[in-house]
Amino acid sequence: GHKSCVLWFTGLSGSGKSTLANAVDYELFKNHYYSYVLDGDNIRHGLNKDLGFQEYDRKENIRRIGEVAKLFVDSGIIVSTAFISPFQEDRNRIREMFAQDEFIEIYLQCPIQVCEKRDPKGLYSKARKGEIPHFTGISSPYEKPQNPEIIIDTNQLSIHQSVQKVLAYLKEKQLL
Ligand code: GGZ
Repeated sequence: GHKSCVLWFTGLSGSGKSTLANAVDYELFKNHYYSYVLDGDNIRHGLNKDLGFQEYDRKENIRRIGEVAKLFVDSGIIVSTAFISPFQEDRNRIREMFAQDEFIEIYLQCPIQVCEKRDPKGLYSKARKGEIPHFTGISSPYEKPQNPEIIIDTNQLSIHQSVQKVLAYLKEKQLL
């Protein structure tokens, strides 16, 4: 068996949160661990459909995701969350809901210029033109994690290397 935990990915739009969370999840699955990914596709389109991107909405989005993550951890599943989660205060509040080794904050460090160049959905381009208000990194803040358990520079590491870095941490902490 394994100890369940939350892998809390945080970073700008386009920093690779969903990609990496899903890649880690797939490795865990292949190794017969029970795991699940919470991301925009299953949360913002469902449970949090009523929320937008103003400060209150983002805080409420993150609060609810923390509560859902807690349920997964209680059920024994390794849950990965892939949301910008821009505010330190909100991330800290969620950290406090868990035992010390259960909450793993993973900062996907990547220069905004690089995220903006990737722009897979064309959102940065629209945000620059003023077509998307409160866009993180442009017209809404992103507070860098002060003390993340793991920092991944997605501009320097491949997806494979990034996955290995997360798994190595989990093994080192005897979570796997
Ligand atoms: C940031 C936005 C915005 C604004 C829509 N600001 O790259 P994506 O598309 O797929 O991921 C982004 C996602 C951010 O939602 P989160 O739930 O992760 O944000 S938060 O944790 O701050 O609540 C982006 C898209 O939604 N998107 N409008 N204004 N990202």
